[in-house]
Amino acid sequence: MGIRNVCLLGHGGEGKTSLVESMLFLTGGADRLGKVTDGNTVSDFDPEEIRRKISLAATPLPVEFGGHKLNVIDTPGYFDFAGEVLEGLRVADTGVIVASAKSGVGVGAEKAWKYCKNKSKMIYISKVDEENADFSGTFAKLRDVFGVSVCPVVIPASAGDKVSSVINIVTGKAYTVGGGKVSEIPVPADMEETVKGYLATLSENVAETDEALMDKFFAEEPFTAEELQKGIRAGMLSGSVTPVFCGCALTGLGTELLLQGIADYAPAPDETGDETTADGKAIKQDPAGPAVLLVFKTLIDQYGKFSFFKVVSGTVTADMSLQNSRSGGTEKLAHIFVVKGKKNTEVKELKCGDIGAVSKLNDTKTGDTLSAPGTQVALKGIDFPEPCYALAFAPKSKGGEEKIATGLNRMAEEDLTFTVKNDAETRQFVVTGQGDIHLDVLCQRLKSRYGVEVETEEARVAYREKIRKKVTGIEGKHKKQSGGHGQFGRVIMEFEPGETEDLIFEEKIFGGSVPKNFHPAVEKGLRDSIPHGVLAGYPVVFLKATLVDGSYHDVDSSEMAFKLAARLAYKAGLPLGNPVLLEPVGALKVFIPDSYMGDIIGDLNKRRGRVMGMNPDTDGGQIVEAEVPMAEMNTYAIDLRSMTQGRGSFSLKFERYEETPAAVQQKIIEETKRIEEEEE
Ligand SMILES: Nc1nc2c(ncn2[C@@H]2O[C@H](COP(=O)(O)OP(=O)(O)O)[C@@H](O)[C@H]2O)c(=O)[nH]1
Ligand SMILES: [Mg+2]
Repeated sequence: MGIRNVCLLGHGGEGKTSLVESMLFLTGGADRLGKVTDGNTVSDFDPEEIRRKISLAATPLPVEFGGHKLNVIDTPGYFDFAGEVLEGLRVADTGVIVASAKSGVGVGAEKAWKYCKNKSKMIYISKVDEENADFSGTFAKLRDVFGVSVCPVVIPASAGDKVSSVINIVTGKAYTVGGGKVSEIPVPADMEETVKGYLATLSENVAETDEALMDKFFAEEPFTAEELQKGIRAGMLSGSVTPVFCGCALTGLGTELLLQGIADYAPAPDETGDETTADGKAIKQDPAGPAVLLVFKTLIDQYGKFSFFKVVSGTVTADMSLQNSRSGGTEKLAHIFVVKGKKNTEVKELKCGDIGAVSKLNDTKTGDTLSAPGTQVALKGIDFPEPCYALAFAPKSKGGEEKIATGLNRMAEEDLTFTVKNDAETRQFVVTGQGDIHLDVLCQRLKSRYGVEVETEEARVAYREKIRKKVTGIEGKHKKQSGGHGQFGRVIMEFEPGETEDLIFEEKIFGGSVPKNFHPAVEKGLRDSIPHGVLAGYPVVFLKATLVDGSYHDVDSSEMAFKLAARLAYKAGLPLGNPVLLEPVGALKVFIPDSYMGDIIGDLNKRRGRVMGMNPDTDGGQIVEAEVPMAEMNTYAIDLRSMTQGRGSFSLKFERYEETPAAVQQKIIEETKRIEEEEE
């Protein structure tokens, strides 16, 4: 039995989930053909997937075909869930890019192609049945965009105005499908010329894979089906051939030829060379070697935690104890499973190259390697996209904070593409993920799984305040001396811009007007004050304070009195020091194709950004570097996506604080007041 690990990827809605459903149904792996629109497919079984009618997770599904085990990994097309695609691709040897005959080659296909850079690739043109489907146009476009490795293997044929059969260019045979059964039919007479044309294209690609074939090609001798097959197989492995298949997932037309193609042409796991370790070393995918597995996905359901893994070396058996190279701990694999959607089948062992899952591991995360004790293997993990879109989460009703935190912590085991931060300064619980849909899914799951309803709002910006002018002779006097034990403390202060972000406190007291033992109290009074600036209540930075004079009372002076005196001086002095609001400014890098340059720069100007440079990227695009106020970047993840149809990406890192322009400052002060009143 051969194993093939393939990952379906491409734009959302192109038909990946329907395709794998059709594969399962056709091979007897599902007893009915589910539909995405009916919410009953094997792959999209999660309640949130059913509700939204889109895939949200990488779902490996075993398809048994012709004595082979094809592990087909369905992935989400929506960009917010790119992390799932990377999980699936990490353990797949072949990427099957799904692009529909209707919408042609969109950004989803482009991205998929990039993701599969160093992998064997196949393309499946879906929805050939649709009214305005254009197979030949889509094929030509694919070859145009992705280059000449793209070559035809299965094409559609019509009877009347309906696509009713598919033709395998390699064998020259045509097939139709009815009631889930595939039958061979004669090639329609009007298709013969078309087939010839496509065969010529395919032969050219195949000729490139072998010298003997090249000679034959130049002698204008036709290739046998076996030669074509051998050539496609070799070309897929080397990358010179990207065979194109097609079909209709709703009827199953073309599905069998795709399965046959995967079995015949896609490389087996041990044919793709060595696996790489985290530190760049090669390790053999050796069936006879010590057991090594890579955890590429974690799923938590009502039965507990499942860690999905690929066996990279040796055989993994139930009851085995393996060592986690990250934690050093030992994990017992009590039960191992083959998982098909929500159905688990317990198995005794999984062989090298195969994919399965293990339940209830103690301390193993996605990306970890488990291996036979003493072998200490750490495979390369998964490079997840950085979180880039933040919202504050708050419970709709009081007391839900803890539930939100626990729920998100639990979900973070499944999903490594979001982070959470309880921001004491802005008093918000901030969740940063991949986009609005991603965060919305998290909210929905908090409700359905953890019973807490969430309200989201914009993440607030942590502003700062500072003074720009030196002020002298500022008095702060605390005096309460009416009857009994009084309180007295008086200071004269100078405030000026300081060199360091943290407060600098000095004293220049002559003649003991404020005794030494009270100086720390004066400093303490100032330190207690600076978290609340005088403009809008934001922390004050770059402040230097000097105690120059004051007076005290033998009996009534106390540390408390001097603390309060310092605070009064602070309150009196800072408004006179020409205070200004500082805002965080980030260093931004935007990665875009050339054609979007004008829009991106124009947009950055609107966001008060300063463009620092533009440089060509290694993969043909451009990198725009800019400095932008963080306050203007809240929705950038979404805006950039819509400006570039999802082709652009960015990174943003806090750089420093800068003075805000007066008009902006006024708005912030008003907005802060509004929030404070609301919270009271
Ligand atoms: N006409 C037609 N519709 C299809 C085909 N494959 C999928 N669809 C429909 O396209 C929509 C998206 O399909 P889905 O499998 O969820 O796409 P995915 O996002 O790539 O997984 C659904 O409404 C499907 O019923 C096909 O071959 N022909
Ligand atoms: Mg899907």
